Amino acid sequence: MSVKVSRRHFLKASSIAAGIAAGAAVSGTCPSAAQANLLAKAEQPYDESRFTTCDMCFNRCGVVARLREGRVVKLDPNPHFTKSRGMLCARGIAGLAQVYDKDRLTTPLLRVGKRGEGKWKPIGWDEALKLAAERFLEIGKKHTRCGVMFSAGADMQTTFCNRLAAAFGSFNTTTQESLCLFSMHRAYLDTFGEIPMPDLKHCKYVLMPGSNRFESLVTPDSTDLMDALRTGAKLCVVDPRPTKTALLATDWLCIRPGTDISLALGLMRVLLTENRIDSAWVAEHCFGLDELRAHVEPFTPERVSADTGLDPVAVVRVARDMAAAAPAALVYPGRRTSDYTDSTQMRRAWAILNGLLGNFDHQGGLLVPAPIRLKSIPLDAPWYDDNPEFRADEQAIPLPFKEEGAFMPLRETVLSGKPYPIKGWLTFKTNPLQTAPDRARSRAMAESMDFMVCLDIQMSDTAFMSDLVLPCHSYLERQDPVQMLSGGPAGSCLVWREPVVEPAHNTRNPFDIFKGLATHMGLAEHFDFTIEQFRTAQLSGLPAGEQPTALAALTDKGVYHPDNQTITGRYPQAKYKTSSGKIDLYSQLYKKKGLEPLPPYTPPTTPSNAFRLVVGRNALITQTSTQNNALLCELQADNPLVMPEEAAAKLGLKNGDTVEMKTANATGRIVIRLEKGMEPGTVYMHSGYGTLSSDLTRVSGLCIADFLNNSMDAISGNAAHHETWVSIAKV
Ligand SMILES: Nc1nc2c(c(=O)[nH]1)N[C@H]1C(S)=C(S)[C@@H](COP(=O)(O)OP(=O)(O)OC[C@H]3O[C@@H](n4cnc5c(=O)[nH]c(N)nc54)[C@H](O)[C@@H]3O)O[C@H]1N2
Ligand SMILES: Nc1nc2c(c(=O)[nH]1)N[C@H]1C(S)=C(S)[C@@H](COP(=O)(O)OP(=O)(O)OC[C@H]3O[C@@H](n4cnc5c(=O)[nH]c(N)nc54)[C@H](O)[C@@H]3O)O[C@H]1N2
Ligand code: SF4
Ligand SMILES: [Mo]
Repeated sequence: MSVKVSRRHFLKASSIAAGIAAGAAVSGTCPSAAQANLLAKAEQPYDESRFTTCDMCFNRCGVVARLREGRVVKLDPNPHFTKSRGMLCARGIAGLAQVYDKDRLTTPLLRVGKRGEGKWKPIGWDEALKLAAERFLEIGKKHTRCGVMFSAGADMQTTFCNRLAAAFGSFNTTTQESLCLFSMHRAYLDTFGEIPMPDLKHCKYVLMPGSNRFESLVTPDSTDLMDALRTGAKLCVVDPRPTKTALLATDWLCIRPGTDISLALGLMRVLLTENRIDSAWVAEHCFGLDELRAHVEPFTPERVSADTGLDPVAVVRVARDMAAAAPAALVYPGRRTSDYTDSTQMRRAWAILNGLLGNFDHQGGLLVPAPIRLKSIPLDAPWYDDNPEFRADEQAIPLPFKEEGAFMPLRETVLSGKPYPIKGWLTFKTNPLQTAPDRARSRAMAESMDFMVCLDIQMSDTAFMSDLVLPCHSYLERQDPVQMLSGGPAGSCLVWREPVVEPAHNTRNPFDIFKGLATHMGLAEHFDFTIEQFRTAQLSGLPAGEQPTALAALTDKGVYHPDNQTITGRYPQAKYKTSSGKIDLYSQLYKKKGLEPLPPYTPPTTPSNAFRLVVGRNALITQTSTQNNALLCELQADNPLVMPEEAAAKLGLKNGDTVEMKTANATGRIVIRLEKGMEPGTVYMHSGYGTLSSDLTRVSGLCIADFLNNSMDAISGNAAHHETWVSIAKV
């Protein structure tokens, strides 16, 4: 993994130095002392370069870490990494500030004060792991093993957290996905039987509802979309806010929030009434066209305009433009789709439009590339006779996912004790105390726990509410198993992590923590391997001849990208894993479950003098992870309430005024920032900020999680982040 500075790299550094010197000569000045210093350093900028994988968000872009005297001094993109095409974003570069941060957790901490009071006692690792194991076993005895819940975030070791849960005997696992994209996954599985990848690189017309790809970076989509725009593709963004993506698009439909289903049905009506679909393809691949035709009939452009606030002419234009570009036209499926109580139906409406465009499995459309097959070390999980028969959230929602639970209904379980008590909670790299709507409810959930353990690198709010805080190695210090990453039209790749620097403080690799817990729980046999052995097992899923190539590429380039991957043409028989065996425009499954088989449009009931509070992204922030990052805080120190300019003027408000914002859950004073062109009934705040934790010393302001209502998608149980109305008064 270690790459000594190559001659090529040295030459490049020297030519940069020469460039600086040439610049100085052209401007006719001598290099200043600072420049001379820079020149001297540029000649020998780093002792060593090492490959790793970024962890500043879930994208896992390839990184080259530059070291001087054993410390990381710079992070650069790995040019071999196909998924992000040689890009490292601002947050990726600022990963540098994470490892040496003064606010990092340094040693295991046991709560000594009241829960959430912030009083801790440092304890040794053995004592900590033994205590956690004993307390969880006690809870298991008293309330069954399902009485301990395991929540993990997006991490290369989430698999080990789930393994511990399975060996321990709890079905109650969650990840951040039920606060994120369950509704999209549900909708696409129930329509196509697959969760497809959009081929933005070759697409000629992209309709992007409720996504912000030039601020909310998703690789390769963000870079592919930029490339596609450069080569003439059209992008139509549907968003109530003038996001950077909306402002760079060919067309921006500034929609009234919560009305997308009407727009989707209206666009389909234009395609069907003007006969702009490939009828032969749709007849062969799709189920329920007649029912769909009848369902969309009322959604004339004028009706859609009345529902959404959009120009009826634009509705017709967009439908025609899409049809002209089909099948290289798509509706972007979206990622954070946790918006409304009908988000699965909304995403299904968009998925059905994709079905009509005939783009599935076509270049420039929705792809289902063949995955790289990895294996695992099999787990022979013990069976516990007294366990309940089902996961605690399963009966609360009509279509739960088999593999993992939904956080919102599980929170209700913990609070009500029904269908059975959950009294223990382990969290790993996730911070639901700040990322789940209605923080008072999450706090009550934490307060009702008999024992709570948190694995983090900093004192997050979830750590702050725990009994035991276990400090982890950060990504630059970690060894990690292999992970497959989907790269859309470029195909998938494999990455892993080797430590770049020596671990700081008394921290541990999460794998060693899970293994230690398992050992103290009497479950050591289920973690009887090292990360190296786990990786060998993973790579044994590849054809024998390919394994050495993969190993060499991971070692020498930090990434393995197999040649000749099958990207399109995987559905030649038109056989789909759905209730009809075709693309389910009409869903028999939904009908059977008592759900609407075609997405119904329900107009929002807007209270008077209220704004809808929506969430979203900023290119300099990753949810709550980076809120205390020293470099990023300098660039985005505050969290104002963003308001539409005209609506503010009507209330006599100007930029920088302080207002009182009030929702059903909370009231608070906040500074406003005015935005031109924003939908007049919408307001926005960043996520993060306003921590309960007093150990994150750079964080201030209000936290949106306090203001958002307890609300979830009725089908998938995904948190519904946009079901909150806020009233605003001048202070
Ligand atoms: N910089 C940065 N990049 C990130 C992340 C990050 O934290 N920071 N997080 C990553 C993660 S985990 C995810 S899931 C993705 C999320 O990326 P996206 O899926 O793009 O999600 P958001 O950025 O939240 O954008 C949602 C948009 O929907 C708009 N919206 C609100 N209501 C409606 C509505 O009713 N209709 C329509 N059409 N639009 C509406 C909002 O104004 C907002 O701009 O980003 C990823 N990339
Ligand atoms: N208000 C609001 N809420 C949201 C969203 C929003 O846009 N606005 N977005 C939603 C979406 S799309 C998502 S995906 C979820 C994400 O929700 P979460 O999974 O809660 O994600 P983060 O807020 O990034 O929290 C990650 C935690 O991991 C910790 N961490 C970082 N690196 C490491 C590490 O190396 N090891 C360990 N052990 N811990 C580490 C961080 O300190 C932080 O406490 O939030 C959802 N909730
Ligand atoms: S998008 Fe940025 S933060 Fe996320 S993995 Fe890539 S470089 Fe890191
Ligand atoms: Mo997400």
